[in-house]
Amino acid sequence: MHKLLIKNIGRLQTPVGSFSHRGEQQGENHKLDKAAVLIENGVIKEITSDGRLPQGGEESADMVVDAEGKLVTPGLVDGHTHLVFGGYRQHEIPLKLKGAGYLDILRAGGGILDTVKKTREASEEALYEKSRAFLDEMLSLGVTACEAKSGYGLDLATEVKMLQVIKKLDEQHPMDLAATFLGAHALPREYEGRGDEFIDMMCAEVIPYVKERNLARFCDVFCEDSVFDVQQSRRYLKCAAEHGFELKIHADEIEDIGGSRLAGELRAVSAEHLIAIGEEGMKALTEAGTTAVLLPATSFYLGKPYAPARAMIERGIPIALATDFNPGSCPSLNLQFVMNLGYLRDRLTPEEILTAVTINPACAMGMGDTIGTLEPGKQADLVIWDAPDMEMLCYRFGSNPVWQVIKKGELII
Ligand code: IZC
Ligand code: ZN
Repeated sequence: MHKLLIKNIGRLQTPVGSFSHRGEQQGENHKLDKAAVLIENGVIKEITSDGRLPQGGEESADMVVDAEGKLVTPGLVDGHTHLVFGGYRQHEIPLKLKGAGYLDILRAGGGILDTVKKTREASEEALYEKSRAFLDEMLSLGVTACEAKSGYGLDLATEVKMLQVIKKLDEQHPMDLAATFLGAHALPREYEGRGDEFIDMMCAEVIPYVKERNLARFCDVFCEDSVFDVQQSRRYLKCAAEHGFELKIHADEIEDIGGSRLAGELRAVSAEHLIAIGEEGMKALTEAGTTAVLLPATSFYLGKPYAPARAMIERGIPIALATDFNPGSCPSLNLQFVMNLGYLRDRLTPEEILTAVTINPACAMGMGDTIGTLEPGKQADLVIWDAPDMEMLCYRFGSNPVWQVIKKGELII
């Protein structure tokens, strides 16, 4: 039996419970001062506070980490990434600076379609190596689990190639990954003007194939003006649900065309983006218990407004904050920066933010029973921060205050 003791924790802060937290619960964190954590075989065995040590004290542990009075939180969870992609899109910046919008670039055959071309050309090995390096960087920033979407193939072979990369990374990298099949991310050139036929093909061929091989638990669609309309999104997601997928939806990123109402109607696990959500969309999410995954670094990068986070909390919608890491609208995988924006732009409190980057995304990834909080019985994923409290983490930006990262009870950073 391997026992690791972390002692001398100045403050241990964590949400509690394995469910998604909404309304006032979003801001409820346990704060234990002078705490210690005993980890046995990768699982949290006991947490103590006020200077007491867990049973057996220091002698019974194989290894002792002195946290030197610092802050400890659960490992961060990034609930929305486009982790696997070919190429980059830095050539779009001059176009953007001249006034081209995100959808203008996509309509002109660039944007997502540019990444599709490069992802189709890339080998599985090259995509694996590139994504593995991203995961290493995420770990160094305190992220211990993430969601990863396909969606730069838009054909059977490339979607499967991407999902196989995600599956291998989940097996071979310390990061825990939740795979999302995003077959309806854009209309590929070969289907130009034939959106309904593309959805037919996805439903007949790709959705059943991906499910049979168990390559993804979730299915997602980009429901947006000039991408997939509500009817197409509904047909695709209903087909996915019939095949046993849980649903996610890119909704109201640029325009409110009814994506969040559809998320509510289909009882999606999560609706993501929501910059342009209206009152009816919020009502639908509240009633369905759908988690709102907000991506403020995308608002920052596109120069767009921020999703109405406070109104969502008031309406009892559980909130997660994620990066949206992708080569176009958010080429950053830094969830700490997202926490800064959650504080200053979304106006969430540090407690609400911690919930939004731990248990709420964990639940939206189907992992709420094992990760997302620090409690006995949960997997020992935690970060020791070179900071005294969450306020400091949300206030400082641009440097990396990670001191140590512990993943499944192993010191890895
Ligand atoms: O590559 O542009 N919004 N999909 C929907 C994205 C952003 C990713 C991209
Ligand atoms: Zn996205």
